[in-house]
Amino acid sequence: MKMTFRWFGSRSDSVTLQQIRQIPGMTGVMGFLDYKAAGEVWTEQEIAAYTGEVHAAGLACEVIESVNVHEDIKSGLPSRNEYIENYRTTIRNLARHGVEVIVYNFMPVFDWLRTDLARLIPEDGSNSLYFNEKDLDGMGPLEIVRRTAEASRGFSLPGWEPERLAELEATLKRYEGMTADQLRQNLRYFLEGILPVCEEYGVTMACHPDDPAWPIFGLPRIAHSQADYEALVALHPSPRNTACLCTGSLGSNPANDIPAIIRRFGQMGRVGCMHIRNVKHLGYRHFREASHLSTDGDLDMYAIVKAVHDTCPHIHVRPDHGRMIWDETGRPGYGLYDRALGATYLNGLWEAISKS
Ligand code: DNO
Repeated sequence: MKMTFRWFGSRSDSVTLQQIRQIPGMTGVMGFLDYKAAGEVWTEQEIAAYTGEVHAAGLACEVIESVNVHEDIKSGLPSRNEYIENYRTTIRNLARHGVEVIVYNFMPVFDWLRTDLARLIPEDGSNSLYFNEKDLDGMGPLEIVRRTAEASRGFSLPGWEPERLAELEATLKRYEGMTADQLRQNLRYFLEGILPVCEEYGVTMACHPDDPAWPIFGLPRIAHSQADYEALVALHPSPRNTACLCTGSLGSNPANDIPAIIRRFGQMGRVGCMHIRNVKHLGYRHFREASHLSTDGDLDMYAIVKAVHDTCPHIHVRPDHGRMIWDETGRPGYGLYDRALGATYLNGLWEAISKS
């Protein structure tokens, strides 16, 4: 298990590379060029500038999260071919700079969604990301976007880049009436376009789950259960076609048995990387994010790390969203302290499992 940390780049992250380097056991970052719009080519020069900084800090950059997929690809428009060609170029450019895994998602329009980005946890005064489907009652997607932007404390949020959301209404219209199966066929078309390049350049594609793990606003979604991932890996036989199993996203639905899902796809060699975090279920489609500790939430972190250890021990993982603690201010979910505690805890579990 290679422990990494998500880093948004020196121009927009509140956390520095040196701080990341000082977290015990940290080997690298999951990198991101947060100024790139979906569909654009990531140039070698841009990639080299980012990875150069990371390497100079003594960290690796073997995983990129995310190269976002253009809506024309997800919605299957004829113009998708041009964007797939760009994606192929980006894969080659990333591979030339040592990137081995690319995380992406295939969620129409919205990446992850929360109804509160800083919900007070009354027991200890910290705060975390929170979701209650009831809070969406009577609220359209536009209102949610406005509220999320206002609550983001001036940070860009991954998946909520303004240019992606600028044409929101028109984009939403394109998905009207689209079934999950149609969306899956668009994913197949995308994978058929890019996986030959991945094979040639030794790059693994890892599909991030829908977050939360069910369809929202009537949009089709195809990555939120074991059955969905069975269908996803069946779309293309390449071992480069894998899952980025995010325990918190999948775990928002208590019906998902996370350790069993890891074991299933780990044994198949189809886990490309993982995000590990905990969630606390508060009711039907109602949860908040918790510290990583098993006893603070509803996921069994020991069983999760054990499943990685037994079936896919060589993958990159990262502690996912943390709470805001110790008066830290930063990008919601992506502060330093709680994620650093999460990494240390996960490494502790790993050592205990390895030695026992
Ligand atoms: C949220 C993240 C997601 C993830 C993308 C991958 O905090 O986990 O934005 O990076 O869905 O494409």
